[in-house]
Amino acid sequence: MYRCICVFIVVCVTSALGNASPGATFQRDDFQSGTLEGWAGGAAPTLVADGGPDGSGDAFLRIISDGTLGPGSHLATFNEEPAWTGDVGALGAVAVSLDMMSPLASPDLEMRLVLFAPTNPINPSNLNRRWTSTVAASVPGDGVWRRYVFSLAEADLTHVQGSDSYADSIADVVRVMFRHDSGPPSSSGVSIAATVGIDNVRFLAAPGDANQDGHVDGLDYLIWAEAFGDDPAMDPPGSPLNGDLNDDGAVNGLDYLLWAGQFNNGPLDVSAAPEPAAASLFLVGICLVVRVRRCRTAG
Ligand SMILES: [Ca+2]
Ligand SMILES: [Ca+2]
Ligand SMILES: [Ca+2]
Repeated sequence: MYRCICVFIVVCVTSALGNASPGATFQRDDFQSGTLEGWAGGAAPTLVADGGPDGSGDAFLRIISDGTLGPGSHLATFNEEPAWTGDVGALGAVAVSLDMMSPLASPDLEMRLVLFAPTNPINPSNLNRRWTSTVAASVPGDGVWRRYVFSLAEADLTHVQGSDSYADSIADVVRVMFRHDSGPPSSSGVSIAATVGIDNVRFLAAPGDANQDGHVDGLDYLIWAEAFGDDPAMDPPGSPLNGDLNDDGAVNGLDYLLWAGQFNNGPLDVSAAPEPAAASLFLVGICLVVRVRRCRTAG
């Protein structure tokens, strides 16, 4: 059976080279490699081979705090690896996503994302620029895995230490942390005796940004059009890289509507206004009529 999809669209190609992203990447830490993937801290980070969100064989990271004083008193884990640090702003991510589970024997938790940046280049170990989630994510002690999303937007973060701007801090992240911090957002969190499981940690691209370059444009449309009708589970690399922009397991018109609603609204679309001096980096004002015709043989 032949199936042909003919789609016409006017695509304004705003950027083909604007996705430089030194440092941070969109890699997903799923702990299937058998390592801690750089997640560290005093709360005894341990790799557990089974019992992640997908059950048997799904490894995850477990941390345990003792609620006393000193190392191990706070329920926290952090990562300073290149994939999690550097110019996070240039990556074009809008949030950090992860799965968390607090066991039945553990108290309810109030988890926050914390971003650290050094005070100055002369003393990079002095992590006195700190931003944390203004609203904590409630993780009940019920043994159930849930997906949590922590926004990276300045409006959703509280500057809990230091005086540098958000823009300077997000461009120079040296540590990403998840931490229990009940009450108002603080620079150091609060002590608690608790346990939490963590899995599938990753930066999230903007809605509609299929190729994860920080822009929502015609290139993302082309990815959707190419994958239209596919089953994302059978067509790696998976959502939304293959066009399943709303991550519902199907590549269909709903994904197109999401893309259309977010068009030109990526995090780097706002700040990527081209300058004459940078004309070589952008194909500005070139409007192309792109026809995507796809014919397949099935069966
Ligand atoms: Ca896993
Ligand atoms: Ca894009
Ligand atoms: Ca979809």
